[in-house]
Amino acid sequence: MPAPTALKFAAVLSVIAAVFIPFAVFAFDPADAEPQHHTKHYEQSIFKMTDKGRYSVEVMVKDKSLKVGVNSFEIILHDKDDKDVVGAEVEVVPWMPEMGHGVFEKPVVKERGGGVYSVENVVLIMEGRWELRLNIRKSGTEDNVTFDFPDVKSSASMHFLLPK
Ligand SMILES: [Cu+2]
Repeated sequence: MPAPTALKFAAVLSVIAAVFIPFAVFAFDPADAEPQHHTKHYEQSIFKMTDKGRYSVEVMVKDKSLKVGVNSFEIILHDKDDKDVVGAEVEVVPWMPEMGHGVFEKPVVKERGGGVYSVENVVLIMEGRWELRLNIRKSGTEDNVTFDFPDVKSSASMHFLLPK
């Protein structure tokens, strides 16, 4: 026979369970449990989620790398239901985090439709580690993502072009 205190304890536990488990079940929003529908669409892309999880971003760049000089590539945007993101304003800022500088030329972003945005005139001026910092604005919201290119190479550095 269990001791009476153990019985009381068990009874209290059942009451607690009876009271709280239904709430726990109702508080459980099935939407939270759904797997994120962000999928990578292009095998050759570099895939990342934006900081707030609003978009998946795929960068389609030759050899998955950038080079010193003029680069162009495409960005593909999907929302969290895996739908193409059209009508977004995309800003691309190349940045050298260890040296604290960007570039002189402004990258030119053009929307191509179907969630595709082309980025041209990305002019990297020296070898080393570069970031592409993306800012995506749509319908009054904004989200960011940074792509890391740890080893941008060239035959000739153009660092001499930087202001003294
Ligand atoms: Cu630099």
